[in-house]
Amino acid sequence: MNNSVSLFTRFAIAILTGSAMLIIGCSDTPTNTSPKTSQTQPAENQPEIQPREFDSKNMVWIPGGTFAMGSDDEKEDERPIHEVTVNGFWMDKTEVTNRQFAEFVKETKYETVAEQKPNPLDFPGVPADKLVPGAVVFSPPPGNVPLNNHRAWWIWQQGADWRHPNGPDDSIEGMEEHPVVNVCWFDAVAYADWMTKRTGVKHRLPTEAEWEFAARGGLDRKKYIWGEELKPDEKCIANFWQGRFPNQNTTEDGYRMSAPVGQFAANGYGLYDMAGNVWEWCMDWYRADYYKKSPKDNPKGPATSYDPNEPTTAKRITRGGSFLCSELYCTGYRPAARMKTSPDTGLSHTGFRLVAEGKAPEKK
Ligand SMILES: [Ca+2]
Ligand SMILES: [Ca+2]
Repeated sequence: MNNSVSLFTRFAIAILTGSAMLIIGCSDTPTNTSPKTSQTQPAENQPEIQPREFDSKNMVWIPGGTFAMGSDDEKEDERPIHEVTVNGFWMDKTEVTNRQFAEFVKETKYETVAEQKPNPLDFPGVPADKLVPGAVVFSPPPGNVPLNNHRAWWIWQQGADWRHPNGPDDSIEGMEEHPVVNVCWFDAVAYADWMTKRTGVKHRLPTEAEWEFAARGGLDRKKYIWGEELKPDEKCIANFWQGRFPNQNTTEDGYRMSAPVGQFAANGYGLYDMAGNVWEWCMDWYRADYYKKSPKDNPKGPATSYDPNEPTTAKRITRGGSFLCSELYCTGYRPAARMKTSPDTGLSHTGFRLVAEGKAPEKK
């Protein structure tokens, strides 16, 4: 499907108003640019990719199985709970880090969407000085604000990209083990394609069903990936938001924004940060009503996207919540929670992890 017109239109609105629109959850999806073809390089300029053996040491084998997907007591798009079966797959133990993403960029010279100047031909009527690279960044207001106006805490930030998470004066120095952010869905897919080329083993974003199966870690129908209590024994066991969102962050969990990956206990499958830290892109398009008719076996998402809250913008799924999710507002750290974002949009709380279709490990 071609959603580029609406995306371009939305980006034009974004840069003209200087804000980034229509976020519904604490993370839902502002929109920026869509120069999806600008990564295409002439064959003679294609970087040489050094082959590597598929190395599963940073991944775990998720055995596959049947589980109850969704939730019947939370948001409408999580309903109904339905049985889903997924095949086994390898999955990154952690979110992809700045160090890992830097290796990809160094080898391929890849330029993320947030770093690219929008093509004026794609934005007729938009003044040239508004066509600037950037991403959507969390900017906490000084005081309490009503929670029905996301523009109070999200801004379009010129110069924000994966190397500059909060804007041009920010850097990732010393943050090599933090998850990469401000990468859009297209950037994540490019990284997966690189991993496939270098290893000869298909790497890709997880489907939404694979992601939820893996996040639950074998715990059936639990509200959180560790059980029924958000803070078991009054302890924070994931990086989310404590205090009054979006202006009071008590950092009870030790982290104001992202944490280095793997700082909290792994789930039942050995995966870290499947609740909180940063949202993670999935392969699927988003449809609010998808669960009402999705197939049981290895569902791959709908053929087209539809978000009734923003019908003209196509969106991909993100999962797992982030350091901005709180009890008060978003609860995206629940394994059933679904979020959706325009695939061309980089955000300061969104990254990804990959799955691989390698052979199952030998049974010992
Ligand atoms: Ca935190
Ligand atoms: Ca996460």
